[in-house]
Amino acid sequence: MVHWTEKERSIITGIFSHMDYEDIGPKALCRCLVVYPWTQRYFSCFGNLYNAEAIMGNANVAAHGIKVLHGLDRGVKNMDNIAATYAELSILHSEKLHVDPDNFKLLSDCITIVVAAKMGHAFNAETQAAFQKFLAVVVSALGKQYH
Ligand code: ZNH
Repeated sequence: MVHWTEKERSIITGIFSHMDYEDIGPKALCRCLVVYPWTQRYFSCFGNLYNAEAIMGNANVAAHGIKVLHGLDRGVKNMDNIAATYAELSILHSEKLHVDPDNFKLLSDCITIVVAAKMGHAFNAETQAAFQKFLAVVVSALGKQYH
């Protein structure tokens, strides 16, 4: 089981208690689709993803970005049981959506970058370490039900 220090717990709950989901979620998913264009293949039903401008202005992308970011809330609430918490979502991504699990890490890096840009100097090394540790544990949990 993953061990969390009190400091890590307070950093992570602190970030999510101030999270601007409507801003960070769309920006993070847009970045993922622009920087790693092969991730667009899962969103063909979302309409125009022709270029960065189109992706940024795509309401379906924005809505899904918010949904995915809120998907992290259940991990924050269940930090001592993250693998079980994401078992069902892992099965969904594997068996139904067929999302290559390598992409989870790519999106999590985009979330880190957008959160860092928003927090500025407050996103210090200790904060980055705790936040990336949390995302790495979620990413690992999301990949667990792949065979
Ligand atoms: Zn995912 C869906 C989360 C990543 C793709 N997702 C989803 C959902 C959620 C999530 C919550 C919803 C579900 C239901 O409805 O039930 N994701 C998530 C998370 C993550 C992710 C948390 C990490 C971090 N995804 C991802 C990626 C991708 C995806 C990377 C690709 C690339 N998802 C997806 C899809 C879907 C989802 C496609 C479906 C959509 C629709 O249908 O609308």
